[in-house]
Amino acid sequence: TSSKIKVDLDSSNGVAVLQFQSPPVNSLSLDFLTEFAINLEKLELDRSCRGVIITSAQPKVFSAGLDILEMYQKSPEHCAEFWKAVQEAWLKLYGSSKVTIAAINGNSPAGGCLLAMCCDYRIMADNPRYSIGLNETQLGIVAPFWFKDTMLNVVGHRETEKGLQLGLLYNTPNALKIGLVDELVPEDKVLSTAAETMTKWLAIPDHARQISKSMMRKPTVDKLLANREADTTNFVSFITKDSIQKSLGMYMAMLKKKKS
Ligand code: CO8
Repeated sequence: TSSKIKVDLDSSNGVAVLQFQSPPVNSLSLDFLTEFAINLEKLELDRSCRGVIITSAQPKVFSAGLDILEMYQKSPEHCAEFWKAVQEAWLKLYGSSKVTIAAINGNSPAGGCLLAMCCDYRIMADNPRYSIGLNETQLGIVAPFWFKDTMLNVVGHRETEKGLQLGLLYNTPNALKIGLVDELVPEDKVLSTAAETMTKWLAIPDHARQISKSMMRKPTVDKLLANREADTTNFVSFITKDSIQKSLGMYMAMLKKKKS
């Protein structure tokens, strides 16, 4: 099986660039998430690495979010395994002690937005056709508390409440306005801006920065760690409901139809 993640660690500055390369849309499949978590774990344990930039190797899309096919007409056992991989990827990225920067070079709905929000800083390509947000409710599904807390940490209570209920996908100016992304730059400057920003963040002593990061994030991480089984059980019983399966089926059909 070919690799869905490409990692280049620059030993001169300790910055790793982690690229999603799972065409066509970097959907977060079980294999993708597993490989992603393993790579993050390796970088976390590598003392020569101080920062990680995540970006996409695909044009126009950062990530299409969770792979819907991993949750559609699948056994409860499969859904549970998949959900554990989603949790694991989130725990590794949200809980990372490294400086993490998202170089968002395309659309970033749902799980794609989640990964971006897990980072310490977000730079998005200034293309009015791209959007980002937690659009789960539009699919008839519900983002769990740790998705919600991740958004809350970025944009605050009011925008999270509105964005989550309405399943808002923000275009780039609106994403900037509410603080969902920190900067918009021309498409061909996304990676170089991420590298420049990384230099600034790495000027802060690691230890002090890491403790500050942990102070902001540890309560949510601990809450998921303490409730992982229940969170998985909830997901499986919800996602395998007939009515939810029907919504997912309709959404997939809509995605296909949009094309022709
Ligand atoms: N999963 C599986 N397949 C997908 C997904 C996906 N998330 N997104 C796109 N695809 C497929 C399309 O069906 C299409 O397949 P095919 O070629 O066989 O027709 C192919 O990928 C290419 O897609 P597009 O033609 O749509 O590509 P575009 O470049 O035009 O658009 C977009 C890219 C904008 C990313 C678009 O594909 C899109 O909007 N995708 C859907 C995004 C989305 O809504 N994802 C939500 C996933 S749910 C989630 O992440 C969180 C769930 C939280 C769980 C809570 C449970 C209780």
